[in-house]
Amino acid sequence: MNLTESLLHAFKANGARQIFGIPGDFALPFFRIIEESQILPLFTLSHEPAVGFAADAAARIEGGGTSLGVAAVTYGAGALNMINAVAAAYAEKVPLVVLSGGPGKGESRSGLLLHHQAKTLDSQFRIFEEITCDRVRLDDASRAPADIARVLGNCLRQSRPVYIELPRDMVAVPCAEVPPPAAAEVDAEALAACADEVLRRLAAAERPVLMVDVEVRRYGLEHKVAELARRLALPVATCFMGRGLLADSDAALVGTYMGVAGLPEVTQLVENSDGLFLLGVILSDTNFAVSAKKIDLRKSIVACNGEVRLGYHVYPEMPLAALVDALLERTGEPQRQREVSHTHYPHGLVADDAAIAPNDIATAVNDLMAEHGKLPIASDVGDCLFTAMDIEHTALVAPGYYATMGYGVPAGLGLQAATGQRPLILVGDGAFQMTGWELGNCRRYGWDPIVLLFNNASWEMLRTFQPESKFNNLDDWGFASMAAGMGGDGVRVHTRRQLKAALDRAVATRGRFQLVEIMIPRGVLSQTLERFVAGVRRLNASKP
Ligand code: S1T
Ligand code: MG
Repeated sequence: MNLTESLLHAFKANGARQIFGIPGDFALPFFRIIEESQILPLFTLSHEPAVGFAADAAARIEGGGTSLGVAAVTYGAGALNMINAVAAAYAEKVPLVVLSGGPGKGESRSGLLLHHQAKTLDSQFRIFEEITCDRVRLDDASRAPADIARVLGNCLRQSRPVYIELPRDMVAVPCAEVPPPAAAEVDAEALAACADEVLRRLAAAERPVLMVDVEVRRYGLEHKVAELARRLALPVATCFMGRGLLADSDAALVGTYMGVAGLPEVTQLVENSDGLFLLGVILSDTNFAVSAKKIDLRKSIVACNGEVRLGYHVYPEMPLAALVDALLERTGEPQRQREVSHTHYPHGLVADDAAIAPNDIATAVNDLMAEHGKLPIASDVGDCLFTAMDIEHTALVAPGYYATMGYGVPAGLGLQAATGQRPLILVGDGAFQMTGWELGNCRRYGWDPIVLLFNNASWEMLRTFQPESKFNNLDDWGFASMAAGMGGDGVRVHTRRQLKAALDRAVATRGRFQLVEIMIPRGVLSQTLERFVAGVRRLNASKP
């Protein structure tokens, strides 16, 4: 077996199901082995940011704790073109492998500057240091198996990206099999003490609430956490980032906490809790900055990033999976079930000749899913993501914290490649201008997403912060008319009647992507974004 094959087998053994990539001369040798070995399917796309976003989504949607996204690129122009996507994966705790080609030993001694070289030949390795949790250059086949096992083990344990550089003169060198990564070690006594203390806190609370976030999926704990919530009779809220979690479980999901931007009943439940249990959260501003009443994290139970904080003390090295298992071992059938009011999402679109507002899109999607079954959603940043908060709970991948545009379409493609499920993609016109063209890759892979393009000819979210700026006005691109040339079907809709008809047609058409370009008057926002803007303004006004 050669080094590339050994690496591919290790990816597969640790949860990778496919590789997304764009080759270059530093990567051609190992791309050939990927294609010829067929150890993992290879999907090439058109621009490296999309490669990173697709691999990110493939890792997120699988969850399961052993899912790995793999993004293969060439040295320099390829890998550095993907920095933003890898930074997003780092920020949002996604187990993503960056596999970059690199210069061979001989050429790095040539004394000449190499094409694709930025500053030094090590620059790329150093740049990735800031957005990965481990890195290796595979320039020694005898060390390679242990190095790969270490790097992949860190990728999965920390649920963060890692960087592997494969010099082009090493790809076919004989190499031993990669051993399985070492399992995380846990101090059993500390774990027992921690689990007992968490349960004591929750039992003593009058109004305990469980809030879940992305780590619950990253470590494949959704079903266990739903069972834990049931046994402890806890109402469950998700963070903004955690939207879509537990969607297929029987957990008592009350909705998504968004502080002043969220539904008042969810905000009050969370902010008035005397036993808030934050499980797998990212303590970010998009999750907690818009709290009406500041959540005192010192009075909460915070289990994330491999540790558990209770009040003023911390249990370090406490993997989330170990904690959840220990809590389940200590809980039996619930003594009581708490009645919780579930959020009611809008249904029953009035299919008339009125103009379309974002909330109509949420209503139309809820009607569509009620009739045809749930669709997993990939959403970009913009009002489309706020609109998603009014869509029934369903699997959702979106950069809710790092908030990079350009994620939606490539993530939808990655989602369909990874799961085989037809995704619904939500994307604004500004974000579509960035990576929407990746839809041109659907035909050769048989992908057929339904794409809802929120076209307000505007960077509308920015306009809500700075309405006086004219640069937020975008031109009206005829996106729908471009679909046919890319191998899909496109339609532009202006009224709610046309929207319903377009969705019915899209869901009935398989094998070709369906682009529904929804014209929304500038300034018409989703109710969630309206609440968000009003809430942020109130909070800012109340600051001294
Ligand atoms: N560039 C990238 C890659 N990501 C970003 N988040 C931004 C810039 C800043 C930014 C937003 S929201 C937004 C920009 C430019 C406008 C989005 O426009 P569109 O996709 O049409 O959606 P909508 O019209 O619903 O706003 C965030 C706040 O940083
Ligand atoms: Mg827009």
